[in-house]
Amino acid sequence: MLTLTIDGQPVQVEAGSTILTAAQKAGIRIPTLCYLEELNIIGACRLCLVEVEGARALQPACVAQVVDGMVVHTNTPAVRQARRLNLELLLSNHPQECLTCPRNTNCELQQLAAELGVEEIRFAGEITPYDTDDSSPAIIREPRKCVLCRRCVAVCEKVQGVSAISVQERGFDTVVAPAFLAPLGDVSCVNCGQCSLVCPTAAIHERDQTAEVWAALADPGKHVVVQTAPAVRVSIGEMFGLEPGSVVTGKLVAALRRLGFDRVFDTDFTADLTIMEEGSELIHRLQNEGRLPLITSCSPGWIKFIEHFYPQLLPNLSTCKSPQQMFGALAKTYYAQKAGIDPASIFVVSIMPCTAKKYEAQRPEMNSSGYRDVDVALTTRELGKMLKQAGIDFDSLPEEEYDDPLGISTGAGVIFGATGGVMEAALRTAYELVTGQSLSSLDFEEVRGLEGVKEAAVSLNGTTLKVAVAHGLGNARRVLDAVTSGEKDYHFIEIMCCPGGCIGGGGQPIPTNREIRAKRIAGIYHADREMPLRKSHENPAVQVLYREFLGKPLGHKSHELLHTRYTT
Ligand code: HC1
Repeated sequence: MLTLTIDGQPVQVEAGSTILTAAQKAGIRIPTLCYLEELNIIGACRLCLVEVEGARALQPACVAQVVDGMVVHTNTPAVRQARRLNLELLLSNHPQECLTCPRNTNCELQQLAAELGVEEIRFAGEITPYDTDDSSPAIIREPRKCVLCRRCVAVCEKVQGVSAISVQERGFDTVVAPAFLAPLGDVSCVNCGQCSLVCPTAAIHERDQTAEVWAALADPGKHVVVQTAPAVRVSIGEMFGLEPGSVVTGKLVAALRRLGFDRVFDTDFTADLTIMEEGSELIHRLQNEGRLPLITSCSPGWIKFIEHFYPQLLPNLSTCKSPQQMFGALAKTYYAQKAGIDPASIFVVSIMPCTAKKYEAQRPEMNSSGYRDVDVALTTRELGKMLKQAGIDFDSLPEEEYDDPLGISTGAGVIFGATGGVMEAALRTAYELVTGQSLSSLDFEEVRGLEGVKEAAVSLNGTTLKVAVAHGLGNARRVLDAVTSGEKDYHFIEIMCCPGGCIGGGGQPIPTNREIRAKRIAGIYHADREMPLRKSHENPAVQVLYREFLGKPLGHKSHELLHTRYTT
């Protein structure tokens, strides 16, 4: 162990620690902007400067390593002045548009300006020449607001293994963009939005579609239905000051009714349905020497990733549409018929933790109902904005129930929102359907948690089913490479695009970090335990749907409405 003194306080840390981590251990706050734990430690922004006795110049705390006996001062006049000057230089070419910026009140640059006492813009420099890139259906880039911290580049490369963006050009022309300054919509960006979660400003954010939803809600000719993704119920509360992981399902339903939606339904219903279809697909492939491993297909960023980077494995993908898209197709067919409503007048809105769901909703093949299956996918953040615009006091809302039939679900549908959840839901159903026996415990602990790749083996009537779970596309690469090389042979793989699964989706409240992801996951399993039914095949509304409309899993109608194809 090493001992140093920070602001007169002795601190002990392990060798190799930085001054920043030592200060954090001692509860001393040092401001940072470019720093991103474990991913982006480049000392570029110079806002974490500290004074080290004996050193010739101020040191960046995020990269400077602790030396035994070091004496550090984090709050001297020289430190305060240097940090403020560096921030003022960053602000000198930053557009002064805080009042109208999507990150207003939740911008790290704005918060730092307040914290460091910057009360005037002393240096008004030239603004970067690059225009806003709105070529992607999901992600908007505003280079003018970029502070070149490179966090987005680090996440895209090191976590997702995509590298759709990197640092281009030099000097004042430096910009974070796709190679050759190509539009984002034309490159291999998978729309996961992990960049938007770590961007300290609004240089990268989701496409705001709230105006389209307000317009639909105000249109008397439209019957507007909404579906809520599993992960939103454990995160939307954060937009209103609640603890991450607070389960606010009933308040979410009430809030959506207050906004004026005609019906409030649940994506968990079609998550249960997905298990019926995908579980049947797995059993069919196992019994008929079909292509294995079967790989889950509900995460649209993952789908775009495999289409770009592993097209040879597309036959391994389940042909199931995602629950979001199954919902849209059923809302404009089954529900329309049942409710006696012209499907042309039905407008389907999704509330998703995900930016890639916007991209998925507009994929050309997603119209098997005869109409666009899902009209608009909003992120959790966009919903939070709408609720604030409507003046809804979220925390004081009563708990309300979803509408039926598309609002009825089980705990298996809820756990889709956490990494390992689709696999666990599938195992609960596959085990009982194949063996005819009841599971003594529904909790498949081996597939839970934040480990990047998880494995399990489950005995089904004497056959051992080998499964794997990966979340984050860098981890997906590890699994796919192991399968391709023959090192691993699984029967079934769950892949979710975002770290932690959908609870860590790119459309979730900011901040989203490892600790917050863990709390949201705990919320998901809590919600599962509280559900009266926890297995998809026991969902009574799904059973009625098959009896009245679909016939059977993998039947003709299912194929028409609930399954899809992929693009190379
Ligand atoms: Fe997901 Fe899914 S779990 S993809 O993570 O399969 O976004 O929450 O809605 O469609 O159900 C997201 C979450 C979500 C779908 C489901």
